[in-house]
Amino acid sequence: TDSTSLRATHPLAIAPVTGPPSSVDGFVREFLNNLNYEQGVALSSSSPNDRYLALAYTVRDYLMARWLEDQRRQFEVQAKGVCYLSAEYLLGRQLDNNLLAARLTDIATEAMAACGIDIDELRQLEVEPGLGNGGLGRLAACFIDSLATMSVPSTGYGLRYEYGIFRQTFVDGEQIEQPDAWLTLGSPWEFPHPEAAQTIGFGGHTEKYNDDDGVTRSRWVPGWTVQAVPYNYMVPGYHNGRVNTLRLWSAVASSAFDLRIFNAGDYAEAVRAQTFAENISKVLYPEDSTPQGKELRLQQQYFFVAASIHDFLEHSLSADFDLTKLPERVIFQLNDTHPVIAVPELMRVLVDEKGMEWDAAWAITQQCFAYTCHTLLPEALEVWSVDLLGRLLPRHLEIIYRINDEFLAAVRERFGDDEMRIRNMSIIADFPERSVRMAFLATVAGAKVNGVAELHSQLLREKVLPDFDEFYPGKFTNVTNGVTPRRFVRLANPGLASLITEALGAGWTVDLERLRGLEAFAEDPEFRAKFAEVKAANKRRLSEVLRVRDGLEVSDGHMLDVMVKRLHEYKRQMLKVLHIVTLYEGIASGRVAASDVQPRTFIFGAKAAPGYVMAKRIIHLINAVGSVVNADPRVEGRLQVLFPPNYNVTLAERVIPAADLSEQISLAGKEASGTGNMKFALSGALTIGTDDGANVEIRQLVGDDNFFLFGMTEPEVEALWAAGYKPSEFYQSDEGLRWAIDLIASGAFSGGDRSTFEPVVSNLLYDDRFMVLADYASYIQAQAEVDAAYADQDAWTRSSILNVARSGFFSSDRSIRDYIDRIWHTPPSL
Ligand code: HBZ
Repeated sequence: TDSTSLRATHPLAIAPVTGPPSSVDGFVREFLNNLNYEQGVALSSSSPNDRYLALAYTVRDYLMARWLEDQRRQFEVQAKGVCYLSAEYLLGRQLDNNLLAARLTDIATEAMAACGIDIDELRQLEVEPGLGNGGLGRLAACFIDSLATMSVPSTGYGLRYEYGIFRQTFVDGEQIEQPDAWLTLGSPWEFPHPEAAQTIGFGGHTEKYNDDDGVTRSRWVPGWTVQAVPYNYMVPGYHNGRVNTLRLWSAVASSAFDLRIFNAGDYAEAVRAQTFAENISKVLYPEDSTPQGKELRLQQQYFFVAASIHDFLEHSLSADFDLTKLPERVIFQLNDTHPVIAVPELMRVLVDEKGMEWDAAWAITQQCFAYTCHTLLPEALEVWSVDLLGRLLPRHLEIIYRINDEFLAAVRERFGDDEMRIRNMSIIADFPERSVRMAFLATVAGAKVNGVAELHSQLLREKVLPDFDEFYPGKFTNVTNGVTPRRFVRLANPGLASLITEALGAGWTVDLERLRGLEAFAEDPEFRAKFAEVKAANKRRLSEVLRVRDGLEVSDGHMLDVMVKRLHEYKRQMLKVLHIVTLYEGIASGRVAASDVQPRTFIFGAKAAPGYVMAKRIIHLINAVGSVVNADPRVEGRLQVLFPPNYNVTLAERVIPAADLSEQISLAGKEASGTGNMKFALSGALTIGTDDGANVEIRQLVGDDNFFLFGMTEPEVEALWAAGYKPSEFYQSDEGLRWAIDLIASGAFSGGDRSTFEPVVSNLLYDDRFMVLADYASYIQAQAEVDAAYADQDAWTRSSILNVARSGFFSSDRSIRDYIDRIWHTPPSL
């Protein structure tokens, strides 16, 4: 039976579903129902976890009617929609976001109170789904929020990792990773649909055969299969009654276990195949920027995109759909190269399974994909060895070869037999091993290719893919990243949100450019006082969080100087360390009186990829410097270094609103965009930053007077490299730098052991790929300007307000509007 005949069977099934009544009593009733009937407990005997789950179920119940309706309508209207393909979604906690979207926050709070429950205690119980590494995954989460809020027909597709990004702890200052078992206490926000599983093939071989018309065709005979089970998540829009879907795939073995082997007593062998299959969605790869090229990773990628494409074709298109019209119905947005294997998969489906001619299929495919690049680091550009790809996906490799052959033939036609150019543009690289360049495949297949900030998009065109830009005029474009103001202003910074609403009315949450209206208030002393009080309250709240979470005490009255992001050499946490060590060395050597130092608390948050040895050493060094600085009485408590472990979205929501100073200090040309930088500016932190990524646009918008710029520009970086960069020359010629590095080298932060941080020191002196030493002097100078500016608190607050007022551009709603205008051409709302 199809859904139409099912719908006709009972009148109640098509009656408008409204959900429970929006009143405190209605909420209480629904909550108790869920507690009783879903958790199977009475209120009096319930655990906090029972109560949290019942609360989450209740919120779901309110969203359900709209969700079902929006799914039905999306199918019925058959308008063009977006399938956002992303290997990562760094969602953060769901409860507050969903309460806010459904306008239930007050009702739920009162309803819980009426049951004698403090809703705040339940909030704390939610384990955030950490299904991403950093910026790329969080961007995907912001985008699905904006897509729902702007009523864009769209589905997010990804992987339901059983274990998300590792939990970080410190033992003697060193990072230890623990598995992130986020599902163990229940996962009330997801809806599994095992009956809708897709079968995904791997391995095997390809063969040629003659079809009924005597035409020779190819087909793939997989060697083994895995079941992809969809888990649906609601993605509610903010106050618009819209609920979109995020669909994450989980791997299940096609057959549970071999009963014959089990009965024969070899239990491990009996479940071997099952374990093998289920490993595919077991754990998120914690490598950001440096993909490891592991087989399981490629399995993950193919697994989720194949399931997603089949799901879309089967469930989103009407039965009689003419596939040549596919580009009128869907755009698959590729979030970096991780989902790019979707390109040959769609070709395989169209050609091998639907019997379409190659050329027709290719024309369709080229209109159905668009590709977003998130990096410029050469080592981050994903390649798969032909050997591995051919073993795991033999038919896809054949298809990639043919795409490449035809592409290179077209290049020859255009540019002649310029073999150097051909080799540079080939999707297949020959060196150091034969491999597929996924970014090239995405560029050839994509209707559009975009970078994530103006500077990044420009460098992508001019430095990374110039031949492609020449070959495909108009294909390259920019969409500057954005962040959702719902989570990062309205929820994370309620004090500021109220102040803004008081000043400007409520519309800013969905129209962030309205923040401009705050410019006038920057001149109002009364408003400045209120604004400063919000910042102070946010600092007190952070103190409390760090005390409870980590036993850390934030000193009162300090400037909060914050650097939170993945640990990577290009982001230059080392530069921050050198600044701190310089300040400390001044006091310790007696050259600077502690009383002359602006009191500062430095807060770090950073995870290092488990295999990234240098990054882990830098984490160790930060902790070591912190232990010494925080304990040295000569400092008189004026410098403090705090490094709460396990930085995640939940902690970001507390740290960012409390910050005075935002550290965005990557080497120019290396940070594609950054999105933390936007969150800080929107919270009124002033940025100290290089001319890199979206910093460039932030500075242009907030104005030079409200931004501390330092360091080389990207062309200056290039020039210094070309001239032959020698970091030791900077060490020799700058005594402040020498003192700081010498202090680290002396073992002052490692109990006198000079070997502990020797690799960090020699790396700086003899390699320094990211030119920390070259930018040191400029950074120290800019930090002195920060101190001077902070001394005038009222002027600082004024700048801080102007940062908020002028950062409305960085809403992810604006990013999505740009995607619609420049890439997707979907109807703006449905
Ligand atoms: O994407 C980041 C960029 O570094 C940052 O500048 C940008 O703002 C952000 C959003 O566009 N890139 C990542 O976060 N990349 C990853 O997390 C990553 C994860 C797995 C990989 C490679 C990269 O295999």
